[in-house]
Amino acid sequence: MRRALALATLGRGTAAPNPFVGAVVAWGGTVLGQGFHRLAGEPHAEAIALSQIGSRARGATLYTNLEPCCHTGRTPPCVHEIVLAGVRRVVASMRDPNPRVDGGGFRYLRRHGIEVEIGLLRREAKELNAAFVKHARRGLPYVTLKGAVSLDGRIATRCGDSKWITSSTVRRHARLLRAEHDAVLVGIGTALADDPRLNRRPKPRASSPFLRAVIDSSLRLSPTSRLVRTARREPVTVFCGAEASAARRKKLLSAGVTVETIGRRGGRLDLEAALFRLAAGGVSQLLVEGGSEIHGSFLENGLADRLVLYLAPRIVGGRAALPFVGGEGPQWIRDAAMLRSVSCARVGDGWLVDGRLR
Ligand code: AOF
Ligand code: ZN
Repeated sequence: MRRALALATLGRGTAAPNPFVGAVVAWGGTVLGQGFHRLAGEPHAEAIALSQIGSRARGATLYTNLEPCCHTGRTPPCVHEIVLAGVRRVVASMRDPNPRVDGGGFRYLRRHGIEVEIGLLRREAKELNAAFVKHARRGLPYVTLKGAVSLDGRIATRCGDSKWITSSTVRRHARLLRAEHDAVLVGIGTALADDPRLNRRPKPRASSPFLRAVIDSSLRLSPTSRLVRTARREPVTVFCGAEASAARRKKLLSAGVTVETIGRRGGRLDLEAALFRLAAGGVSQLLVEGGSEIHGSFLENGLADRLVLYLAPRIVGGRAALPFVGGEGPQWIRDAAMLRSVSCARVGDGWLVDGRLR
């Protein structure tokens, strides 16, 4: 199963919104065939593993980190192939939360006389497919907040200078992180200050196009910004309030930008509403890349699942220097956001702190 999980991770950056799935067909201690799911529309992990070995699958055990599917999507149901191949036993880490599967795969296999064992390395499997599970169960993307900060938690000086807090090695690492997501989101403050392009480089052959989203209540995004100028090649969605000017909306629309109006909550645009829209459009893994106020809103509203922080060995200082997290902030330390399962690694001349929120 460890090998199936390792194979599954090879789908990162390309398979979403489909899950990361690996499969290994084995007899005794010998691996006969193996595979992983790379792209939506391409064969599933189990189908690939079985196709490598033909009749040798008879009597073998199939290990996979996700329940084999029993529905016809872009590809035929894996359970048919498993039964036809004569597999004797299926070991799976977890159930597939997709409502079209959701236990149906296991039932089908058992009905056809196959021994089914569920739960091996379940925790690891759930963690690997946390985004797929959240998207399927709650209709929301898995949200990662990302930032590059000085040791004193600043993302810019008092004058707004931010280029660059981290070294080029670290920035390369951050680009790889972006490539593992299906969408990126920033606030209009960041879009105006940095004029970023927010694309995925190098461009992977992915299951869905990379989406760039901006929270911009009054549509201040300039039609000549790099985001808007590239909108026809790589999709851009701007979320605005109902009061945004019709003329600005028209300009963005004619440049190929998607403009979505969302409601307000506590005076600010309702970020959760934006997340539901993104998920409905197929986004399951969202990277939030600033700025300060957007990070504050995500944290205050409990909308973030993971935090990735690149720490640079610098101290910016200055009470007016922008902090990584703005907003109001809690009154008490006991209400401060707490990370779990935190890992810390050396990257370039700094550190990468990665943990789950809540
Ligand atoms: C598996 N093994 O490798 C994958 C599974 O459109 P389709 O046919 O690719 O179906 C996508 C759904 O199939 C996906 O939402 C999930 O429920 C399941 N994915 N299942 O047994 C795989 N990728
Ligand atoms: Zn399948």
